[in-house]
Formats: sequence, structure tokens, C-alpha cells
Amino acid sequence: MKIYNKIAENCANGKKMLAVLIDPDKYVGERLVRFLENINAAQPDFIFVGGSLTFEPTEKTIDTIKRHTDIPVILFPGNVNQFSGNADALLLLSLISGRNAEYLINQAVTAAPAIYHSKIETIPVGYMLIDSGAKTSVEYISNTAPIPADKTDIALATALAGEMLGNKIIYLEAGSGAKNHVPLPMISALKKHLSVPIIVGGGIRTAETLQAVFAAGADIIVMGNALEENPELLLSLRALNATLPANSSTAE
Ligand code: 1GP
Repeated sequence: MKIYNKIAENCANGKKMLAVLIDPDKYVGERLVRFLENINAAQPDFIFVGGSLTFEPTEKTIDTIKRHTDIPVILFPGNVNQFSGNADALLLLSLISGRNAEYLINQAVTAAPAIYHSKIETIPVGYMLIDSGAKTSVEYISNTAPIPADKTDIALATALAGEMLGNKIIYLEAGSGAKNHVPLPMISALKKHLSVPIIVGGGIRTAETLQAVFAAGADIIVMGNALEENPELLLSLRALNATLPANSSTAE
């Protein structure tokens, strides 16, 4: 089954999904292999691969991941240089919260011929950067202003436009290592009005926060930094995720 169909089906059934972010620069050699052992034990739904700026070749990281696990690998590229046709699917990002044509469309234009030839499953994503209390790498690198955390109306209008333009997922990003995660009322408001799945990432560090963000309406949560610092956390998160009730959207 195609990855997007699986995501949509899980969403329809209220099954929450966990994605582990692997930044190719942070997991190299033995460290990557050891982390993949944890991943195999915890069985998250997806592995996302990418970063705002990376030195290590993404392709090499994906090859190692695929040699050690069957968990689907989804490319989450910071720029066109991170493209690899070897992942199971590609999140084709348009940074719709920003007003920088480079990340709204030009990166996709530059990547399009390689994507076309690779035949990789491509999922168009409306990517939205939300202010998280301090400047993040994605804000600096993309040269775009994040949506202020208290401007739920702007976030909602942006997400609706993203869906109307044909994006099949809306991704709310606080930024890797963010001080504050995306506000719960913002997630709830978007969940109420969107029909496409919602991914939330950035600054989610504990099982309690994970639960609250899912309850607010996130369909997929992406975690990176917290698991780099404490790989064991992944096992407890998975146990918790399995106990979450379907359609547990409660927060306002
Ligand atoms: C993916 O940027 C996030 O959307 C990952 O953020 O590293 O803070 O978990 P963390």
C-alpha cells in the first residue's frame, strides 16, 4: 500500500502515528546502527530523514537505514541536494507560511526532473513554520518569518489555502530543538477545519507533551532531538502511543 494511503487510512481510523527524525549529520556509522536497534524495538510508524543543512550525504544514511530496518523511510529534505530516490516516499515541501519563492516553489522546480525519473512516491506538503520563542535553523536558512504563535487565525487561513491548493498534508513546524512546540489551541483549530492529515514537529520532548499534542489533533508527531539525547525514550513513547484512544481530540 502506498504510504500516503496508509497515512490517510490511519487518520480516518483515528490512529495516531509517530515518526522518528534522523538527521544524517547526527547519526553516523555505529551511532546510526545502534539507534536503528532502538527503532526496531520500538517500531515507530515512520523514519523521516533530513535536516535544514546537512554535510553527510542523505543517500548513504538512507542506504544504512534500509539495510537495518523495514520501517518506511520518508525523505524530509531541507533542500534539493538532499534528494534521494531510494527512500520509500518524499515529502515535497512548499513553505507556505513564508514569502520566499525559493522555498515556496523553486526548490521543487529544481528537484522535479530527478523526482520524475526516480518514480518515488511524492506527497505534496504545505509546510508551515510557527514561532517557537527563539530563532531556529529552518527560520534562518529559509529566510522566512514564522507565523506568530498567538496568530491562530493566520495559521488557519494559511493551512486552508495550503489544502485548497492541493497539498495532501499540512506540516506544523516549530523547528528542530525548538524552545516551545506548536501551541495546542492552534493545532486544535486546524484539526477542526482541515480534512488532510496534520503533522506536528519541533520541541516535543516528553511523553506528556506527545500525548497533549496528539490530543489537540496532530495525526503524526515527529521527534528528533529528544531521542538523540535519550534513545530509550522511544520505547516508552511507543508503549504510550499504542494506548492512545482513537479520535482523542479534546483540546480547544
Ligand atoms: C521535525 O523539526 C522537527 O519537524 C524535529 O524537532 O528535533 O525538536 O524533535 P525536534
